[in-house]
Amino acid sequence: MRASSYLLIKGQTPYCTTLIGSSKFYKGIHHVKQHPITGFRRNIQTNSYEVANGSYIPTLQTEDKNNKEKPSRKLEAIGAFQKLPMVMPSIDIIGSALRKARRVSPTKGIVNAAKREKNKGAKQLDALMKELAVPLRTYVENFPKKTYLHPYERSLIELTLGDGYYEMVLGKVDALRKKLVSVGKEHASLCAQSSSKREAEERLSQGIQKVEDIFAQEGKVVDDLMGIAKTLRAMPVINLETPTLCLVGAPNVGKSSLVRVLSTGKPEVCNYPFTTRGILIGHIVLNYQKFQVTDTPGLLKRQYEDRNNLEKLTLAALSHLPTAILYVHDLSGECGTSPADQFTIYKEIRETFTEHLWLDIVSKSDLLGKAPVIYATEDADPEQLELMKYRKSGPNGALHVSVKTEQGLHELKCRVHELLNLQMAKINGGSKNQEK
Ligand SMILES: Nc1nc2c(ncn2[C@@H]2O[C@H](COP(=O)(O)OP(=O)(O)OP(=O)(O)O)[C@@H](O)[C@H]2O)c(=O)[nH]1
Ligand SMILES: [Mg+2]
Repeated sequence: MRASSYLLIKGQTPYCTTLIGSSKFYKGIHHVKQHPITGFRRNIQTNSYEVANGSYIPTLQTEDKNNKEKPSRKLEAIGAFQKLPMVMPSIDIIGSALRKARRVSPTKGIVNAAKREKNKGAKQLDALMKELAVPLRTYVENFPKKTYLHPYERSLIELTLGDGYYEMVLGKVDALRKKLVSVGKEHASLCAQSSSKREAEERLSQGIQKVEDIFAQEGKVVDDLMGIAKTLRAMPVINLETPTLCLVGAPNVGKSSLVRVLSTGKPEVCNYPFTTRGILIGHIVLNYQKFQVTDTPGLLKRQYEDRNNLEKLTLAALSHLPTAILYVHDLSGECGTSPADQFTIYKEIRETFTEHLWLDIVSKSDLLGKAPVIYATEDADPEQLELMKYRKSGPNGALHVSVKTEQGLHELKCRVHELLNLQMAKINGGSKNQEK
């Protein structure tokens, strides 16, 4: 059973020390410039994991077939990548087209040898052109326009393939199709106008050669499209109607370790930042209810423009997916981002994603010694005081947990379950409002 999948991106610049500016920097985040690192899309991998306890959850049939009058759901569906057409390798397309074209015989009943050869040549060139143009047209028509996609999938295309690459490749496939149609027609017509059998034979072989040359020069774009389809199909699919918990925090704070404890997801855990290089989806099955958990790349203290595509993926998930947030804070000094910087990032995210259900976790509690008691002096700066409190125990109400000693894990699971049930009520409330 394919229970979860993992989109990973490699080759990103992990650090930049620019300070965060505007809190509105997540707006319109799908307008992202191509990341300068070359070969980015080639470094995407996927993994999948089994459901831990193997419970079978029947899929709810939400569609009401008897009531076609109901307005359609405003929630745009995710899953377009799974419906992409299968793209054949360019070498197979040309090989198959040539074989089929060569099998085309002249129209029956033509007695004159020259006329028969002219007829055969024109028909074969026409068949070759169609055998090449039809699959290319099918691809161009069936790869969705980015504007019709769910904004999350749009962001995935931009952040994983590079801005504009998807449209560029589709544009080139269409241009190739048009060229093949025009050249194929031209040579079929030339062949039909031949004045002798020999000339018809020559024009046929010239026409075939010309088409083959064009395809040899420009057919690589079909392989590029095949690569795009493969990459996009392997992206983790998120069900928007299933409550989802999204783990967020600075790099190396212990997000993936918690995902491993909470769900079927088995992301890599390492003691360096940006181990997680994409969006991972795992599942939690509790009391026959299925929930999704997404692990995300860590966020550093910097402006949106300076973030790498990994961080932008995290923000795209938060911006476009209806998730509850499990925000992870590491106050042990182990993760590489100071508590003061984590506090700045936290406030920024908290202020930006005000609509999300939220739970704060202080991780690695086994490494936290007894923090000194903080005494507030009368002239203390409130911001300094807030930071001192944060350094000591994290945001108000944060749950302290340790994956190593299992401290707080039972309570964490209970709180996560409560949060996901609230998320479920929120999703159901939202969909009822849309149906009204
Ligand atoms: N002592 C201790 N170490 C922990 C705990 N949880 C995680 N770690 C360690 O912290 C390091 C980072 O853990 P990850 O789970 O990979 O952290 P992450 O936030 O997913 O990291 P990125 O994917 O790089 O952002 C690893 O070496 C873990 O073993 C804990 O509760 N106690
Ligand atoms: Mg991780």
